[in-house]
Amino acid sequence: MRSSLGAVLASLLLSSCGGGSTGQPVSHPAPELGDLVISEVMANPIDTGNDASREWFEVYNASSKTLDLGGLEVSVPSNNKPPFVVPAGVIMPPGAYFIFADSADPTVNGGLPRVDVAFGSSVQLVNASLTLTISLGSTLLDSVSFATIPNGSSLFLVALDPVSNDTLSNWCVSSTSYGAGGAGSPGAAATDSCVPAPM
Ligand SMILES: [Ca+2]
Ligand SMILES: [Ca+2]
Repeated sequence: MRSSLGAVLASLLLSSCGGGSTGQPVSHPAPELGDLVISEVMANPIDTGNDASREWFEVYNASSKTLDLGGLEVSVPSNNKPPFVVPAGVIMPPGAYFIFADSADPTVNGGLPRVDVAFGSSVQLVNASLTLTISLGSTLLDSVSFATIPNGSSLFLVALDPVSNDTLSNWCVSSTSYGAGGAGSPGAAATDSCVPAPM
């Protein structure tokens, strides 16, 4: 008798504190083709020698979903390195512009407003003939290529979808400075008028 009453009390206690949906981890879907767009690339920032620590690029969530970026692979094929893999727990709201940067340290990254993903030396944004890809498993989610990279300015995309960014005429050179790293709009929609990207 006592033990069954104890079981009832225990189940009441459980249901009143944490049973049901509260306290459960919320899971979010992984990105699918068309969800993520590489929207801005700063491969050649203003620097005092080696530009690597100030390199960054931006990814836009064009979907209406909150996405779990864990496992996303970032690669510059010409680096001849294994891809950088985004760690678990990076959750991206719809419409967000996320900053992927070499370094999360504002004293060396050129004054980025924040960093959502730090890729370190795994990814190097070369200053010419750059191809940058983001993939999940065997699915290539987006890829951009630039033969010529401006010095001290990012390239930003004017049509935010993963097909338009394959066309160079949809890319523009930033003109508004964000900090010591040069001109760009890291983490936000670009507002500069378009100076066409170099061929
Ligand atoms: Ca570079
Ligand atoms: Ca931007």
